[in-house]
This record gives sequence, C-alpha cells and structure tokens, in this order.
Amino acid sequence: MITTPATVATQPIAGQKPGTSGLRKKTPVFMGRHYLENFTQAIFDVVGARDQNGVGKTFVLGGDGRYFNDRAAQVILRMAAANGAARVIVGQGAVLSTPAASHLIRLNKTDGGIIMSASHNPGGPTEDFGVKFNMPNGGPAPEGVTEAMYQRTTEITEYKILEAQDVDLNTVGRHYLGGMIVDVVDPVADYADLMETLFDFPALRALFKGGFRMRMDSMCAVTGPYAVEILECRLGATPGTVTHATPLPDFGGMHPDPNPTWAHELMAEMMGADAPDFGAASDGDGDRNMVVGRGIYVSPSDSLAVLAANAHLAPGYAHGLAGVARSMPTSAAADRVADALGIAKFETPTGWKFFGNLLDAGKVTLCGEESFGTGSDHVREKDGLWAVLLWLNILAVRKQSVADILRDHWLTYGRNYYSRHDFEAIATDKADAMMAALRASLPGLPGQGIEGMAITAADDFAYTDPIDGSVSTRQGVRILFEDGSRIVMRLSGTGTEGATLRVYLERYTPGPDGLDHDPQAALAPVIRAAQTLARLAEFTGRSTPDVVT
Ligand code: VG1
Ligand code: CO
Repeated sequence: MITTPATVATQPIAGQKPGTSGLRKKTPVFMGRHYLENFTQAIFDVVGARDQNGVGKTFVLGGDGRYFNDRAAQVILRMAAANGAARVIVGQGAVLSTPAASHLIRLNKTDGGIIMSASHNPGGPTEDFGVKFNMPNGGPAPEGVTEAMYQRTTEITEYKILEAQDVDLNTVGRHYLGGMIVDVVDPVADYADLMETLFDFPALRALFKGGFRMRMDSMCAVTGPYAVEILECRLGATPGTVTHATPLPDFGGMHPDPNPTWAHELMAEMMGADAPDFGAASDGDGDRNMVVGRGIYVSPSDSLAVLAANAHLAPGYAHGLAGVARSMPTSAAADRVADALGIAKFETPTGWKFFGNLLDAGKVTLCGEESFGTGSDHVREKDGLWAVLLWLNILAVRKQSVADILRDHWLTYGRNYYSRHDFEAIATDKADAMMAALRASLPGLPGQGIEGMAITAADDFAYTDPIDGSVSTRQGVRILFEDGSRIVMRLSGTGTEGATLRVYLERYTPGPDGLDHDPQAALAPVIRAAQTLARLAEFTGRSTPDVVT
C-alpha cells in the first residue's frame, strides 16, 4: 500500500461553526472541495492527534450510516494517520450509533471520537450530513472546544492527509493505514453487553415470553441492528418486532425523527384497534426515543419524569439516583419527582453537552430533554434504546400498562401539560428580527396580563456551569406566568435551511381533576399568548406549526 503523508494547501471556508450538536450542513456542502478536510483538520489542530510527548492518540470513529458516511470515514482515517494518531477504533462499515460510540470511547479509555451524523435530520445526496467530536469522557465537546475548532477553520491554510487506498472497514479485525492501527469492531456487541449490566434481562425475557407485544420502529436508521440484537435475539421478542430495521443511506426516504409527526406509522399502529402493549421509535443516530403506550402517547418530558420516579426498579439504578437534570425547555415534571425523592435537580441549556460535567461530577444520574432525549451516566450521550429498555424494565416490574403508569404518575405529581410547536424554514432575517423584538420587549412584560394570565417574569436564559463556571448566554426566551404556565422560545441550532423557531408551551394542573385533557386544548391560551407576544404572524406570516410534539 502506498502511504505518503501529504500536506494540502487550503483556505478557510465560511460557516464551519458547530451548532447544538456538531457541524451540520447539506450533504453537497460537506462533499464540497476541502470542506470535510478543513473541519477535520480543525478538530485535530484543537485536540491534537498526538499527546505532549508526541505519542499518537487513540480515537473512536463511526456514524449513523447516512449517505457519504463511508467516504467521509476513509477521509477522516487518512487524516488521522497523517496527523499522527496511533489507533482508531471504527464500527464495522463505519457505523456506530451515537450512544454506542460514546460507550466505546469510555470502554477503551480513548482520547475521544469523531461521530458522523446529522442525527434526526434526513439523509441522502441532497439532505444533511454532520460531524462532531466527543471528548475522552464520551460526551460532546463543550462550547469552548467547538468554538476553538471554529476559530481554526477561519484561519486554516493546510491540512494533512495520507495518500493511501481505502481501509477495509467491512471486515472486523485489525487493519493498518500507514503506521496507524485501524481496529474494526462489531458496532453492537459492546453496547448490548452494557445494556445487559443495567437491566434485568431475565425479567424482560419472561415478559416477552408471557405474550407482551412490542413495536420498535428504527426508521431505516442506525438502531435497526442494535434493536434486533437486543430485543429479538437477546430478549426473545417476536421476530419482526423491529420494523424499518435495515439502515439505509437515505433512511428509505424517512425523516428519522421519532415524534408523532414523522413516526406516524408507529403512532397509527399504537392508536389502532390491535395495538401492541408498547411502542417505540428512535432517530437517525440512535440517541433519541419516542415511547408510546397502547392508545397513549408519552411526552418526552413526562417520560423523563416517569423514568426518574421508577428507575430504582432496574438493577443498574437500584441504589437510587444522585440527581436529575433537564434542559431548560423541558417541562418541570422531572423537578417534581426530584423534589419528592429529595435529590438534586438541574436546569441546563439545550444540548447534551451541558450534561457532561454534571454526570462526570456524579451530581446527576438521569438527564433528559423535551426533544425525545433521555439518558443516564452509563454513557455521555442521550440513548434511545436505553430509554426503551428502562421503560420495559419498569413495565415488567410494575405489571401495569403504560397508560396506567402515566395516570398514576399524574395523580401523584400533577400533570405538566406540555407541547412544542416548530415553525420550520423561516427566512433567517425574519426569525432573527422576531427574536430581537421579543428580547427587547422582555423587560416590560412582568406585571402585564394576557389571555387572563398574569406574567410574573420574562428573561433570556443564561447558564453558569456549576462545575467549571463557564457561562452560556442567550439560551432561550422564557416567559413565566403566575399560575405556573410557561412559554419558551428559541431558534434551533441543528437545522441546515433557514431558521426553525421552537415554541415550548407548558401548563401545570395539580389534579386530581383535569388530568385527562388533550394537551393542545389545555394549552390553548398559552399557545395564543405565545403567538401574540412574539408577534409571530406579523414577522413570519405563519401561525400554524409544521411539527407539533
Ligand atoms: C435539537 C434539540 C436538542 C437536541 C439537539 C440534538 O437542537 O432541540 O434538545 O439536543 O437537537 O439532538 P435544536 O438546537 O435544533 O433545538 V440530535 O438527536 O439531533 O443529536
Ligand atoms: Co440524534
């Protein structure tokens, strides 16, 4: 094999600024001349492919299998070798779910990893691609690190790449690329083993043996092989339990975002006459989950709260939880559980990278986001199948339906009616103007009334990390009402087209009456107030959301 390190002259490409979770762009942009190379070099320039003593580092590499994943992996490997890395552990076929990649980084005590994914965004030649770096703790790089990478992309003049043939990433085992070791590993085995340490697999096997029926929709994305191995092979769920189980480069044209809008096949089945006992779906890279009971949808904020209240029923959490963290836009349902359990609670900005320090410091055990993300300290990413298995473990112990567990939860804690309305592909200048006007109006809002509700506070969320003291500002506008209702508005940091406005709506009902309303009806005054306060129609011409979760 010819392996000549080459230095290639390049120049900065505008816009290589990572968002909520890595750098995401349209695939043709990522495939453009020097685009992937520049960003990859910026990663190695910031984190170093060798340590201070010049010894090559070890990284993990994998992606969700979307279009360009295989080609990008070869480029990143050649660049890792040219930059002096000693070893890269790669999932077979260059595929790893995001939680599995996080686990491999930790299990092998590597120096971090590169994950190729645009997560819940569609994939394909004209859809989205993405790259992000995870730290040695297995978690997404914090803002300080991604900012340094962005800075590098603005001043880059050259990158290093080996001239070499492709590595055979389809064959498990040890390969070489120049002087660098490439270990191709089974992407599923270590992850499935980890799940077996956390959950009562014999009890779950007994559950399925007893006729419990489940549907898992992998949405033609990365979790297919993981779900088949764990649910069907190890736990004995009926073959065919996992649908859309074969990962495809374009996700079979599906939008691999597990919410009621995009996972509509699953929703239809779960609301239908012959619905199975439990349904779930996961996203492109396997870190998100949607959970559905027979005839009942579980909002992600409620899911986090139910998991927090019941986690002790699973062996991995039998000793209880240190604390619970949620992203700011996530409903306060989990806070009520934390208070009842007498454990710590934290409110962080959107994005899993903000949970890393709390998890590393042992301050929290469970984390969650309203965007269908839940996870624990077993890895440093949210984890779709983990959440599914924890739910299954709870169902196996409590021997109740999802609906009964939810109703019981609301009776105990009250119900935080919750919904998110997304307005997609708004012209960026209009969205920015609307947010600027909204921000400017905040000081005048407290004391005012709207839709019969009194505003008590209005601010732009800022977060000081309790561990390292880093400060993140402008994380979302919050408007709080006297009756505990809340509106949050922010612009998405993962989109690749125009701006996506996310409007988060919440209203608390203590119960025991009024726990069974349709969330959209229960939230109607809050929804109207949000649109009025933001002057949404005036700025954007829109009043009907594209996605409601
Ligand atoms: C969205 C979600 C956020 C999540 C992020 C990454 O970000 O709101 O909660 O952490 O996606 O999820 P934004 O900035 O678009 O609102 V994933 O599964 O795309 O890595
Ligand atoms: Co994801």
